Amino acid sequence: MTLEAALRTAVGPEHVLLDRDLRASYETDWTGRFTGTCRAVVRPGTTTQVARVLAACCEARVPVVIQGGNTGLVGGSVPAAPGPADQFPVVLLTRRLTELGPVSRASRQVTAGAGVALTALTAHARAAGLDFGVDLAARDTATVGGMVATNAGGIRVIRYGSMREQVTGVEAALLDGRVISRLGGLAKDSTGYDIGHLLAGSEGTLAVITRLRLRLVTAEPERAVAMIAVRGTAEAVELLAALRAALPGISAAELCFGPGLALTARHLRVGLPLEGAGGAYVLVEVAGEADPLDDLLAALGKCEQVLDATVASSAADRARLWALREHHTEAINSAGVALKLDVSVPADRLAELVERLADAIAAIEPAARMVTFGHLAEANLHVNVLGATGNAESVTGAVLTLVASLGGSISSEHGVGRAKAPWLGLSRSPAEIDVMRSIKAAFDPFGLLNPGVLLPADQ
Ligand code: FAD
Ligand code: 2HG
Ligand code: ZN
Repeated sequence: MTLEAALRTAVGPEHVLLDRDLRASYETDWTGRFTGTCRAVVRPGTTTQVARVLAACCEARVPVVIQGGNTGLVGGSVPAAPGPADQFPVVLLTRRLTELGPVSRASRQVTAGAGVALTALTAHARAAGLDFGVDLAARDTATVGGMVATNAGGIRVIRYGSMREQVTGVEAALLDGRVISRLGGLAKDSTGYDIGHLLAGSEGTLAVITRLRLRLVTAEPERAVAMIAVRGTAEAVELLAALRAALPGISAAELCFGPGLALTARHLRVGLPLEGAGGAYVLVEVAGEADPLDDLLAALGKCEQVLDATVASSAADRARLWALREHHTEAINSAGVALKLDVSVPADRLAELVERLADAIAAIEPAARMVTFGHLAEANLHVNVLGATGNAESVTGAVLTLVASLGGSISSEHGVGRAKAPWLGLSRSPAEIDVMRSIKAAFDPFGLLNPGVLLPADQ
């Protein structure tokens, strides 16, 4: 039997897309920077079907690229640039795995299919009087499986941690067709290696996550939001330290700069609050069961770093301030194909990173345009460079080497993907990479799952 025939038997003929036009949207990533060719797109609807697809690809020794919402920003969810036709991978799409189990109020957990979109999970949790702790701007499309696979962070890490911290159990299909299922969600379990947490951040290189048992949090419906102008990044870091001490309910602290805000405001066709008032801007949100606005105002009144501030007085105002932060990515994409680098450094090195970045990039691409912003609480900076894709390798190397020299990570929350795989050695020691390779070989002895992602072929 051909592989195509085996795939049709596994999932039904209507869920095997072979036609070039039907495959196209699954072959290019969200940014438009990464594109390749696949042999087929396969859309399994159950764990059993996922396992059958994997077993068929394993037997045929055909690579598999796993794709959720395809909102990833490091090229991990699409095939690599075309190689020999017999090496074109199958794209395994998880979007039909949308089952959502009942919310358990006793354990404050829920079981979700890997293809459930973040918005659907959050709505489900809220309908039961709870909430989900992770949130990010791609919420309508990003899937919980993809978010665990990249260990996504987002805007609430300051309060609830990243995706890995939300995982209490996992079901996953292995390359040879076996299924691991550990969805009991026990509050305590010390029986050895935690495979769920190992799959968090594995970027589709070890197994296909099919279902997840996820932690839920207390709903905090009352919110207060402010945007604050400060002199520069160092003052933003100091401001956050002061606000954290005064406001235990702080639920987001985001960092923006003038160029990114101006680009986003133009893209959204809205005006800019605090225009030109500072060298950096901090968007702070405080959440609680009671209205936290007075606490936020009192805390801001005591912070000497505040040059100017605008405090939202209605839900619409809060949404307007958030839109200026959350639409940065979209605004950048509308200006061109950006080189996207997502890094973090120790908090007390963030100002130095921001200060040295422009020179590091200009030394290679003097005409490049840099747009930076990020998650202040984790000293996580999103470095977007427009007009540099012709020199992508050198610019990436320069930025990531600078980050490593400051004790930072080359991937804070987006993963390593194809974009940064050659630079993994800047953040992981040779011994760590050896161990990672051994783990990969235990799950994927033929190197068929997302080849070229996370671990470069030649490292
Ligand atoms: P995909 O893009 O489809 O895949 C991402 C990776 O996970 C790939 O390597 C893929 O092979 C693997 N994968 C997907 N599903 C599975 C599975 N079931 N089993 C095994 N491997 C799998 N990220 C953040 O961390 N924080 C943010 O604030 C944030 N904001 C964003 C805003 C915008 C506008 C956009 C476009 C993206 C943003 N992202 C952010 C990046 C992206 O949304 C996340 O990386 C997200 O986790 C990807 O989910 P996905 O379902 O789209 O995965
Ligand atoms: C965000 O924080 C995302 O909005 C996207 O992580 C970052 O576009 C980016 O560089
Ligand atoms: Zn981010």
